Amino acid sequence: MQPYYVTTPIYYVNDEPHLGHMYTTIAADVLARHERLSGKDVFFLTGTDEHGQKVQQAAEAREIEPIALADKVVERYESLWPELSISNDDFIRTSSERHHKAVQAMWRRLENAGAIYKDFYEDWYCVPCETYWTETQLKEAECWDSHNCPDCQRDVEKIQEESYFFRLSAFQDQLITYIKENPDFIAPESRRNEVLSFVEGGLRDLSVSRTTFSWGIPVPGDEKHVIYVWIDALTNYLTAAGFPEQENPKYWPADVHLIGKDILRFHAVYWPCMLMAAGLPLPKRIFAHGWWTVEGEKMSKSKGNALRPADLLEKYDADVLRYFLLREVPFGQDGDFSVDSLKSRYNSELANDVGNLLNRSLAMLKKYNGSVLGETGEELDMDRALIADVDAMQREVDELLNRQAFHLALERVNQVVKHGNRYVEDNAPWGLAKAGDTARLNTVLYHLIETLRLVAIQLSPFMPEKMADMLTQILNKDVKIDALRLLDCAGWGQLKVGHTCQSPAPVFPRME
Ligand code: ME8
Repeated sequence: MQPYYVTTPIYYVNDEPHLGHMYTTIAADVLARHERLSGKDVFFLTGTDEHGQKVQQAAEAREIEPIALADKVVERYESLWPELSISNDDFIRTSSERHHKAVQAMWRRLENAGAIYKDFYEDWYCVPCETYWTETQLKEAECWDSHNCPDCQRDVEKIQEESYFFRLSAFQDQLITYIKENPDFIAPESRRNEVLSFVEGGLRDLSVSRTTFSWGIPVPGDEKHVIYVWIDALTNYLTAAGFPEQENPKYWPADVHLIGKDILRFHAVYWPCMLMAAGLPLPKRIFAHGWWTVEGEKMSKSKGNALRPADLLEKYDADVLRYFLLREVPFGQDGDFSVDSLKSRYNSELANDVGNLLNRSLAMLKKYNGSVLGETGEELDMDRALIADVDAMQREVDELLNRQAFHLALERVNQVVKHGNRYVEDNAPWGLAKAGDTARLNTVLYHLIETLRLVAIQLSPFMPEKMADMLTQILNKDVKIDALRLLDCAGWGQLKVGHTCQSPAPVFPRME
């Protein structure tokens, strides 16, 4: 089986999960489920980023140890993911022993390759962003006089300390060549161009150790230094794949790292250069998605308007949230979460289109033939057109998801659903029943139910619970959604004449 490795960022434990964390993780879950359905050997990783000054300070503010804070927040993540039907295969914590080993092994590899040296460091540091700024960068951003962070506007601190450096500058040309030769490496294209011009602007060596705090992984052989939190964090993707015990981990290189646009530079500049220095293969793709606002406003801890998944789950089904987040905004662009748009999208696309097609088809089958698929007649052009559309949808959804175009994949399935609803109108089964044209009536109902079955399979990575429900009504047996494989179920014509469906039960009742 072909391996497929998809990752989310590992989330900081100084805050509770919010809409943004939920978004990336749902997107990764849809890819993982889609690839499993397609028959790949999937490894889907998420986890938590627990080291660094930011976490240490958050713990101090609560007067607890950093690990106690981490344990508490990790619990929140680990209990949230199943509620959102997240099917991760592993959960990595950077405070774990296996990760400790991997980071130190990575450090030694970089050191042995001559990519790390010791020097003095004088710079400006933003604690909340874990980012260093040079004097020039602060001046360019007009933040020099006020000494605040160009990203978050909060105060930056002056830092002068002995530090280890990573020779980032030495990999500038190699990275430029790599990005140019691999057009799919960074997506979307606007982000790729952004990274390229950043790298072409010149890379400075990166300070990669700290002596001013202790919550982190020590530099091997020089224990008063703690390894920079981003070197630590990025290595998680290798730890979980089996590094350093396995020389060629089965799942490495990753097929795709999904991240938010906020952490693009770390993933698309630092990480590839680290891997080049360590002599390891680069991830195949890095996709940076956009930023959500809530009812038109930026989410922030200080405003207290961050949307919490637990609150959302009290009002909406997990599957409805999953659908909305991936349908509403083209992946890669910014978007706004509003209750009005969630309701209107739900009512028009799920209740009116999918729900209605399922409901009316099963209701007619019940009314006209006791829920049994009857002997069909001659196939007409309009039947063949529906089948062709379903076939094309299956191919195109796969192509679209291969480039993380979630909203287009959903739109493509919706086109088939609309086609199905039109097919009902065009054939008017009620008229066929009245005229006693049983063969044509059976043919039309068969095509509808078979279309619905294949639509549900394609939607199952997005809405696993709802689609299990829909398939159960169609197949009249319990459906284990995680065990579905396209090879066994994707062909047209698997439903047999004589099969009995269930009576319709609403899957997407209208929202008021
Ligand atoms: O950055 N809209 O962790 P983090 C969309 N530990 N996505 C959002 C979002 C928003 N408003 N806010 C956050 C870190 N995200 C590091 C990562 S990886 C080796 C280390 C999502 O807890 C988005 O995926 O701050 C973003 O990249 C991530 O949360 C940042 O999570």
